[in-house]
Amino acid sequence: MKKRFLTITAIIALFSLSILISAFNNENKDTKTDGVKFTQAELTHPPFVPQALGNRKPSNIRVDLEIIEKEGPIANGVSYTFWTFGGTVPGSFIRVKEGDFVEFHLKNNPNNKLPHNIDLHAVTGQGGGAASSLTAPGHESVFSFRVINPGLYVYHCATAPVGMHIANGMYGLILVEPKVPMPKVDKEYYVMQGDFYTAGANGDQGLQPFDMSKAIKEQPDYVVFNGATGAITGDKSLTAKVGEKVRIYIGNGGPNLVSSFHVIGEIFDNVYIEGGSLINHNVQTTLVPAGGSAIVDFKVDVPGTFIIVDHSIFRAFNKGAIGMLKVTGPENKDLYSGKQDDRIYLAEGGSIQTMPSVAIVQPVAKNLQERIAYGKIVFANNCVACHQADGQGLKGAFPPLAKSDYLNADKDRAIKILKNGLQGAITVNGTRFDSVMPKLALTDEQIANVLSYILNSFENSGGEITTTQVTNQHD
Ligand code: HEC
Ligand SMILES: [Cu+2]
Repeated sequence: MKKRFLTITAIIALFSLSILISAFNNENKDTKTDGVKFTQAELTHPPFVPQALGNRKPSNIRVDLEIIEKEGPIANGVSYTFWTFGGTVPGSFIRVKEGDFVEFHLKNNPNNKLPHNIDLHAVTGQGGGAASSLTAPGHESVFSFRVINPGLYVYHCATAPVGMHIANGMYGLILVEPKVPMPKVDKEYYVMQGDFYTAGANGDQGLQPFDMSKAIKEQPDYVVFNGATGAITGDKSLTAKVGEKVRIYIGNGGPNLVSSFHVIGEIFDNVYIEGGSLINHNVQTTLVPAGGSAIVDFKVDVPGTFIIVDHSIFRAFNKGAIGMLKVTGPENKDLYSGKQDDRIYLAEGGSIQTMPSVAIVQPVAKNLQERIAYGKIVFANNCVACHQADGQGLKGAFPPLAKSDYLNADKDRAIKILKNGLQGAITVNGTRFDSVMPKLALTDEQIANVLSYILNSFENSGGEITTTQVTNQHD
């Protein structure tokens, strides 16, 4: 009898002690029920997603996610200090099953400077978990939830100032697979759009700090897929083979813009609208809200490079919202028998056409020959859309640069045109033009290069324009 009393006292003492400890320890670490087994969730970095879960029963799942603040490239020669879930923008992809009980461990890396938390839109509960997950650098928070609604959900940081944490890249996707699995596909990818606000303009080199006033005005310098211009282009493109079914899990972290998600040259066979259970068919462009998602499925029938864009199209060609899906395999002339030529959307050298922008960084030319070679690229990226690749211009709209008497007569005037743009009536080779050439965002070096290129091409008079000449040319 006495022995049992002692045991009970000891248990009560231990219990109060543990309450005391947990009261001191606001990290809230012990939601785990003893003896219950938790399976570690597979997490993946974009553009990849974890394996499909098939028919598995609802289970206890443990997720470990670490917040890492780190500098990385946002464009050619431009870097940014990203705040990330799992080291990437967007954060690690989480995949669970409807009915799962999730124990979520959020770690804040000891080298980070700020506290962060997480709000998962898949969570039914206050703040989507934000209220239980505010975590200081070097600490960890644990909370748990049951996922009862299937769908594709955004997660993000919700620490004040919330907009700034999201703008710095703190978002990702969690997929709650429905009880009855979605139809199988051959390739699954993870693509998330985000808008970024930098102190400098698009293309300004070096480390660019966040610009709060641009963010408030909703005027982004970059709109990108997967955290950077070119994150899914070139040799980082998404891939598939002719005949395969492709599924893209699309998210939009915002913080501000909604996305008109479109794949040039494809039609979505199925769209899980807003990432929910309603399926639409035969869709060209689907709207992805800020803080929202969509799932698109399509079979690829012909080879080619399929360009992924936000069809608010200046974002694509001028702010970075371009990705690529490269499909290889046999042609199907019955479906499509036209040309396959990337250059319709892409500038020479495989880079993205960025007119008008300075996103392509070039070394300083060492001699006239190099200057002409660099100038050719500037021309391909910034001038051909109007003046045409052969420099002939377009009748009634854009004057010719080929054998242009106007150009060859006054080179200082040409420099001014490239620095300031041009409007008003002019006469070139006897034809009158009265239109507008926009002021392009070119550096003095690029202007020197492109002018030297056109002077030495298209039967013009030759010569060299130096960077110093451009710099010293004022109105
Ligand atoms: C959006 C279309 C557009 C783009 C892009 C453009 N231009 Fe022009 N450019 C024009 C128009 C229109 C004029 C005539 C303006 C006028 O009527 O006042 C013009 C005039 C000129 C002229 C003087 C007229 C001539 O034919 O000699 C030069 C030189 C020139 N552009 C060079 C360039 C170069 C180099 C680039 C690329 C770095 C470029 N332009 C990009 C539309 C464009
Ligand atoms: Cu944060």
